[in-house]
Amino acid sequence: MSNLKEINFDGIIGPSHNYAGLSLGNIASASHRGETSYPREAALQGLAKMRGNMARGLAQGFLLPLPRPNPALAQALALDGTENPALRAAPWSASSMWTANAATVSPAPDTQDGRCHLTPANLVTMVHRAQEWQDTKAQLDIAFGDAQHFAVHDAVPPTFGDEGAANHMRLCEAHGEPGVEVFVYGRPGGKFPARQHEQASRAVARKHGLDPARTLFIEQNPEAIEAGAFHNDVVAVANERVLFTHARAFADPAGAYAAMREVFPALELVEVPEEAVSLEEAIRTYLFNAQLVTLPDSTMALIVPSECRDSESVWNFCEKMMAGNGPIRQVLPVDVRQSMANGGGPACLRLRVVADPATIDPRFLLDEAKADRIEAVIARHWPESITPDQLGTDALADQVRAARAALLDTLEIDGV
Ligand code: SUG
Repeated sequence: MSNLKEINFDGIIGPSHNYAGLSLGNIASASHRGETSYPREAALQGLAKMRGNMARGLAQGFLLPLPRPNPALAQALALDGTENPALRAAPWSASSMWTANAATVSPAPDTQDGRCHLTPANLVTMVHRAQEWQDTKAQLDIAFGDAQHFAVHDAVPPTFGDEGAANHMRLCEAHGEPGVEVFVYGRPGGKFPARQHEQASRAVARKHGLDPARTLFIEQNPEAIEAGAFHNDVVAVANERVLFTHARAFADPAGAYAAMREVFPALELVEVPEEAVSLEEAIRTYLFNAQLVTLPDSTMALIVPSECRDSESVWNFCEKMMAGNGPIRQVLPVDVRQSMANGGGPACLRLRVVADPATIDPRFLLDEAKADRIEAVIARHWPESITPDQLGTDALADQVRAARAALLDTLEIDGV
């Protein structure tokens, strides 16, 4: 167990990255609908974030863009050019870049059979995301194909919506130690969809063989969903002993903290009050959609979107926090603006897996040399820009397919 470490698997941002405004309840997605996207810049921003984390001494992996446009979805929707343009965009979505929604991961120390369990998220609430899981699973089956150390499940069946690790947190003394897993679900009925269903979370916990005494199910604050926190990771993030959360993240915050403390007394709570940063500003800047990481020197850093530095209230809070003596010692802004404009911050772009890197297919692990090769493929093949009227055209389809093929080729990965 001693080689267990946290590895962040970022989604390489795909060549069809576009702004179609497909996600109801995701304010950034809705407000950038119809704009020109810049896939090459987007993918380079994502890769720069990965390189930054490697330079900080963190282990880095990646997942590949899924095959787009997806002919099966186009056919299933009988797309013939007469449909609503929003529907036309669905088979082109590059939304698998947000790998926090790829799966829920329970590391080996938490599970009954001592293997790391992964369940791909069914993402049934949104049509452009519901097409992801089988292709995501194909990658997980390869990357985590070592059946002695991993179990990759099928997704939870509909209609119970599951959005994966974005609604899942883990509290532990250290990543390789047994943890308490916290599932956060939304109650339906508000003006925006509650994408994570309680029964989906409970099914995932049972599949993974989690100890019921060390597993919590907590309701998200309906006000947070209404304000645009379509996933809990927009308003809270945990790492080891620390929970960094907005005061309005949970339906019953005091009850939620008490439940966590009961099973995990070492909890260090960093709660941001409404007076310091409003819920709206937290959602606009994605302060909590941050990577809260433990650096090699054992201190914690918060990797936030650069939008946080541009916000007076958010940056004031961050500066005070760094000057104090809490557990989060550094706040490091990164530029992922292309992804942010679709509602995806640094935390959305990564899936955390605690495992021994030696048990993972090395083709999915990143080092500088491989990052150079990936960067060269992106620079050469990713479209510079995409306007909405290009979606559905053969010319763009050819370019997007060729770009992905070139990436798979350089990484020597097939069967995905
Ligand atoms: O599911 N955006 C994604 C953003 C996912 C963010 N992930 C986490 N919070 N973990 C979503 O809403 C936008 C697609 C579009 O509008 O074209 C989109 O799917």
